[in-house]
Amino acid sequence: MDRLDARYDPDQSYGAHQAFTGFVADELWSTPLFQAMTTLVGQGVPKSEVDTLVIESHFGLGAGVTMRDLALVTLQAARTLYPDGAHESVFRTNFNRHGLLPASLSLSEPTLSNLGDDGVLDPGEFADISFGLQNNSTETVTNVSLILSTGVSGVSFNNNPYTVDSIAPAQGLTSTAIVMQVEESVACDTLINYSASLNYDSPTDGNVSLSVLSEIRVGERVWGQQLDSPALAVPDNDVVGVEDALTAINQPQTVGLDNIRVFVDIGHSYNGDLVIALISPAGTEVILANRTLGGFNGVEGFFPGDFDPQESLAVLNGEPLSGVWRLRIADLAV
Ligand SMILES: [Ca+2]
Ligand SMILES: [Ca+2]
Repeated sequence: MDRLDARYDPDQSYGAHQAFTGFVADELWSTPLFQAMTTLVGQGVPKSEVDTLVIESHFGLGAGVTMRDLALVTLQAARTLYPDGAHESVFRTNFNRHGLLPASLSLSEPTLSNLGDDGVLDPGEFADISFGLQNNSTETVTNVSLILSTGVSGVSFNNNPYTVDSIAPAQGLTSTAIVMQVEESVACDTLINYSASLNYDSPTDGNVSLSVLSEIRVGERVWGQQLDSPALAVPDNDVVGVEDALTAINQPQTVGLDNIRVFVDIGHSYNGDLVIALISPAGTEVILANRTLGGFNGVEGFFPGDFDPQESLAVLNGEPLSGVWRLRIADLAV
């Protein structure tokens, strides 16, 4: 009953006597109850009041009850039975230590808008991004700030941090004027991972920080496919090499400037011997590497992106997407 370091996870179910790292499920509940009782008795509150409070809070509980539900009804019972006592605040402190109570302020998943006619986030666009903030508590929360961050270069946020002086009890608001700027240099198909960190002060919880992770992909993938049987062996010092093909069926689009990429994953003893070529359905051959990969330890990544193609894929601009795409790889030296 002194497992002060046991923490509650609302996504976890806790069976009787179930073991978790450093504690068993029962201790996550018995510790805050016992510690609250010790504190209150130490302040001169009769132990019978604590017993009454705990027993009263169990009336009316239905099936599928969570420890968080129990913590909330315990506080409600404390407020009802002993409105002038320290019971509620002592229990609240002890429940909070274990993360048993929900955060006073909750943050919704973001909503993106102003994405142009296609409704898709594209390179060069500035999208409006908004979050819902909801005060779930009975106290005013203050000094609210929301900071967005991402490790993706070419992506930034303005009006960041977004700040609000206070949010009244049971009130919600939608953040305004936060913009996600995606530079033209950000390639289509890039996955933008970003985090929203919320910080606020609450009379009951103190200074609280929490964060939400989100992601959005740039552009819309029209067609992409992987070879059915990769891992072909590349013969040493053989100009013919190996070739494999993918067929795009019934794709009405044409290839657009800068919207085509080739992913390769080649394990080879000497990368500097490799010649890699992409051949389009129309028969246009683009040399991606021409014994130019000697400086790389491994050849796993995109042309362009991770590797600069020897010849620009822009020559395919306007060609049909449908048809047979071939990739040829040869090793030209012993
Ligand atoms: Ca768009
Ligand atoms: Ca070789």
